Amino acid sequence: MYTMERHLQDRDRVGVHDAVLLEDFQSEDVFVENLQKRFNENVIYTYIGQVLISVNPYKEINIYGPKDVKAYDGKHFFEVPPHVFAITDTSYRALKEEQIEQCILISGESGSGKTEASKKVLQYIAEVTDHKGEVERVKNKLLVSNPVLEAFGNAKTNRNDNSSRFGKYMDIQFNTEGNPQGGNILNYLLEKSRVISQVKGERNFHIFYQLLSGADEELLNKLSLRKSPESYYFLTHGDKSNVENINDQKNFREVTEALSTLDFTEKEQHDMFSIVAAILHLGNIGFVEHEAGKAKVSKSEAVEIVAKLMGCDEAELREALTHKTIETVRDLVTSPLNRELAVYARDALAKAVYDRLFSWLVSRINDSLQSGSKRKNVVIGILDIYGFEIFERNSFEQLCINFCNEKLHQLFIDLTLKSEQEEYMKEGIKWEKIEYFDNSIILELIEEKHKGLIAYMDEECLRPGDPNDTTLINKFNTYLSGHNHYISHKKASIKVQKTMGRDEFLIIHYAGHVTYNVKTFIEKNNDLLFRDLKEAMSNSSNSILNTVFTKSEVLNKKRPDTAITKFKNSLNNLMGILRDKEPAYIRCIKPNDIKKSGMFDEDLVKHQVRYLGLMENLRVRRAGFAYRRVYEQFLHRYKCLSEETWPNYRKGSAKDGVQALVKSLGYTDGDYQMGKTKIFIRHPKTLFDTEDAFQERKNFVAAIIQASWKGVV
Ligand code: AOV
Ligand code: MG
Repeated sequence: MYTMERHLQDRDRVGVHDAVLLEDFQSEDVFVENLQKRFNENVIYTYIGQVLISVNPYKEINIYGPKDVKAYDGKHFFEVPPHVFAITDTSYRALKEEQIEQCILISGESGSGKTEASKKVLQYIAEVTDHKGEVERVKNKLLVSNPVLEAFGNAKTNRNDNSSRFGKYMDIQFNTEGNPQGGNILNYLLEKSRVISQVKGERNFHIFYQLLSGADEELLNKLSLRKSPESYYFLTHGDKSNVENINDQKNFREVTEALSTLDFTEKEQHDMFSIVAAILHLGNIGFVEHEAGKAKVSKSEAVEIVAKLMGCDEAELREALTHKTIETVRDLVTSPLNRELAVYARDALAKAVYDRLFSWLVSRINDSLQSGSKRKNVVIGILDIYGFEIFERNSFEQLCINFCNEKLHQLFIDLTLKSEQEEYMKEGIKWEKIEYFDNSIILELIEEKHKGLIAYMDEECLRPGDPNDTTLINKFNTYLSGHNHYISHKKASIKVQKTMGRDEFLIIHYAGHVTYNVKTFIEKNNDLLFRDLKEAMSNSSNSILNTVFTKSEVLNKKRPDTAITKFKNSLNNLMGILRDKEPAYIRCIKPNDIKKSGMFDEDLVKHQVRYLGLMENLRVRRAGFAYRRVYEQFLHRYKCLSEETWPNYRKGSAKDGVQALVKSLGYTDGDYQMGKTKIFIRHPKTLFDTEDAFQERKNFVAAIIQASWKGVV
């Protein structure tokens, strides 16, 4: 028989499903030990209140099948074990029943399982909604947009074989009956530098390898491609073209099928793959200097192919790759490029073309996802965006990514604390305020108008003369050294100074200390593509290129915004979108650095727990009331524990029933408070005892029923 003792043993084995139930909630060791216990039993999900923690199992676990979907469909959060389906179901119910817009924010470091979690969210929604006609068609499109975006936006890195190299926010639009009727995707900062180079062990974006191994002879011939990745300079840097767990050929098929499902025409597909192939050939164009300071293309054949594939005039492209035209007050002045600058121009073209192709792809997918119906819709947004990055060498990209994480962390603090506080107020409950680290001071350092790091960087980029990385770091050090979260080489302690170069600065982020190297900051922030190349692209007969490079851009005299300012603006826009919605959080954790199942590296997990702010989250949750339940739910679940409420309470409202129930359970006044619609329980142990009693009762009743079936009773 299932005894109390057995129940407690189970708890010893799999730990508690919600960290608020931990007796010692201040201890990081206890918190991590609980995660580990569960992980060892293949239980990868744990809550902190409403926040879901997910530990990547690095192996298939059988918990996402139709049976599991059914187990969560329409169930209350606390009736079922923690799961990404439970989070999704809660958001979906609130959307459907109360028409409140939702967002599911997924965070965690590279390889922790964000993208997989986002796919499970979509899978769950697809399965619990209607399977008819237009709804099914829309859902299918939403689902197949993933392989396409992953082909173009993901790559094998040393941390993750399928690492998303862009940020993604996806809205699923629902009609008032709660069925998907469309969608919209926003993309953030693609890591375009990967197009021209990769570090050892990594690859370029998947699509290049997919095309080479998946295209048939006819397509390869049309694109003048050879099958071997080693033939292309842009694919050789990482020294890694085959990856054990990736089947490029099969994935290519999946991508082309998905493109058809998303209504891409044959011509559009042809134009897309022509661009992908053109980039590969572009990398093979070399330059020599016959005359000092004047670069000349060394391999004519490659230019010829690129021009053909891009639909450009060959002579114009050749000129554009080796010359630079500047507009002066009176006219246009063209000057030759030296070899180094020509290589720079070639690489800038490859990056710009790929980046714009990607954005075009997203907007084209959005066209296909647009709902035909004019009826009002409400949305659930899913954010799958890069986690905090601390590498050995951190550059401009890491600064952008970590800035983004600071913004999201601020939103997390704001929304979790604010909503907690609001709920207490709404329910008329007294609670004590708790202190937490407010990261707005770091955001101030980065983005304050005229005085923040971004402002100084932009100022330096736009300054006439010769702005370079040295003048930039000098400027940073002069103006930002006074800030508590900025450490210059000079200001650093002797110990830190030893590991820091003069071209480096350190930011104390909420998640840790990160040293950034300013080398290439100016170049990446300016993100220049010479006018000549823009013009050549805008003259292209390729329908995509002449859409993404416009004539007006060439003629526009105003300097475009810098890369980081564009990113800042898009992030602020995103924050606005998220703030308007009710958030749900999934915090992903990576158990080890070597993608291995069954291995739990305690130190690595602790580090993530710290920077995801999970202990703070838990403290806040515990500072007030660890548990709250709507009266009806509480009564329904536990009414069997008191004669007064069993089988039904008829003397008054659900609130009165709960009052009678907790009195008979021996709750003291300090244990709980009665709000307007919910009971608030201060210590988890109180609820835990009640839940234990409930389990015991349930098992007892089950045993009796079973016995009666067998005719024993
Ligand atoms: P990420 O999105 O967080 O990294 P992914 O979602 O791509 O990480 O997960 C990395 C790999 O971990 C996947 O390819 C799976 O092999 C495995 N994995 C993750 N979640 C699960 C799960 N629930 N069950 C089984 N395996 C899983 V990055 O995009 O790199 O930040 O940039
Ligand atoms: Mg990802």
